[in-house]
Amino acid sequence: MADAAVKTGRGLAVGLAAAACAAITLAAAGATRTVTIEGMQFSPAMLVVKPGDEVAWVNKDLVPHTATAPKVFDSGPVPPGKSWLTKAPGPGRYEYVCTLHPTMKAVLVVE
Ligand SMILES: [Cu+2]
Repeated sequence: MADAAVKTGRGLAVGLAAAACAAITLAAAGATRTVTIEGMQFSPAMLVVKPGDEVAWVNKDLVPHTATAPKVFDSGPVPPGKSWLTKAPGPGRYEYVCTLHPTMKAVLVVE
């Protein structure tokens, strides 16, 4: 009886270890990183990601915004309450703006 309990315990530990490995593999394949747009600002103002990551801009404001780095990426207008997802470009430092509110500026760094 005690033996069975020990075996069950080991089985669970092995299962958890396998799950942890799977999570690490997923992270290596590319994580989704989020920029929140709220109060007419991108947050964080500088986001550092890895190649292969996806970046989501989530618009929590009551007006549309864009995330636009000329010739690199352009979300087009993202309506209030919506988000836009794109794959990180190659390594570099990308300054981007909201074309609807050009004072809104932020930086995406891919390294
Ligand atoms: Cu805007």
